[in-house]
Amino acid sequence: MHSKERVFSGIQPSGTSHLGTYLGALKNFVALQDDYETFYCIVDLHALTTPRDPKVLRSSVREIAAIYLAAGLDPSRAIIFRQSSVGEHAELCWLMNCVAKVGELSRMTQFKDKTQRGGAEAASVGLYAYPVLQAADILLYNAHLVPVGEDQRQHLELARTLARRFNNLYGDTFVVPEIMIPKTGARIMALDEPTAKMSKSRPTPGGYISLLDEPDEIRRKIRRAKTDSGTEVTATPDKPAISNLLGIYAGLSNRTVPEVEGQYRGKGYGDFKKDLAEVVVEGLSPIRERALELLDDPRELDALLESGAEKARAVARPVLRDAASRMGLD
Ligand code: AQP
Repeated sequence: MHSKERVFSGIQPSGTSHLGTYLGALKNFVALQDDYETFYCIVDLHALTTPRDPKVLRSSVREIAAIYLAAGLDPSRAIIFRQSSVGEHAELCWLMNCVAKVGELSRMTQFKDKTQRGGAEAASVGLYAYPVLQAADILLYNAHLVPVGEDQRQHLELARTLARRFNNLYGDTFVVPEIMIPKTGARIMALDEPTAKMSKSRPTPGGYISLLDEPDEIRRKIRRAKTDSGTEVTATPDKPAISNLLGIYAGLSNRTVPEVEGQYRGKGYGDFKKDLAEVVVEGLSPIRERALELLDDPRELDALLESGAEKARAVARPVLRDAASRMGLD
């Protein structure tokens, strides 16, 4: 029998996931679990790149596990695990650190963005080198496909470059992964600032919709979401705010942006926002309710993550051994 191709992706336990993460990544995670062998990681080593309260980090890991399941991942099909439970990630990262170049990491725009306020000198070495760990995460499973949001494109290019370079230096070892970015929802913007990405580290909670926000909270945030001048509900470059809201509507209702535009022809922003709020509430409420139920039983979540880690280790170990041996470590 032909074995299935592999998918790998992950989410950082660095706060509650938001609508951008859902539309950009998680929705695709769920869609891929039937046709691929899927590995979905909770990337806690990545979360350490900025200082965290250890207690909060532990509970965020469980929260992401609950959100994975509540969004529709099925542990009998998808392998769900915590990155730090599979030591091979950190080990392969070191090998890949010795293949990656300082010049490549210095070009990463996310590092530049994240250090804009505090300055690069004060950032952790982990934050600088984290794209190499991300490459190791993916290559360790010989993943063919990596579903992510648009903001990860540059990091994925690096993973591809490192796979190719390693293969050229040491012989064919790694699959060169393909990036999978959704047509709608690849870059959801902040509700209060449509030129900035919706992100959990935004200082203004009105800018993002958390996957655990209560329905009334969601309605309030959509009501207050920034709009553009004019009245027409259309996605045009001069209307970044409405374009973003249209993308959210389309992504959650599995329709295209032109279809949604058509529905609101001749109607104003008020009608559109009112309906959008209900679309978001309807889309996210089942996830929130199920995630909260699952969080009532943290031991069950821990057991699920441990069983996922065991399966992940079984795949990762021989790949790491092969890579290390090709480099002369045996
Ligand atoms: N706004 C977004 N639109 C579309 N996709 C997004 N993703 C994140 N934000 C958006 C995608 O979600 C996946 C998981 O992201 P993550 O939580 O691991 O890390 P991140 O990209 O750093 O998310 P944030 O919210 O921006 O976190 P902070 O503020 O901590 O840096 C990825 O596939 C990402 O592309």
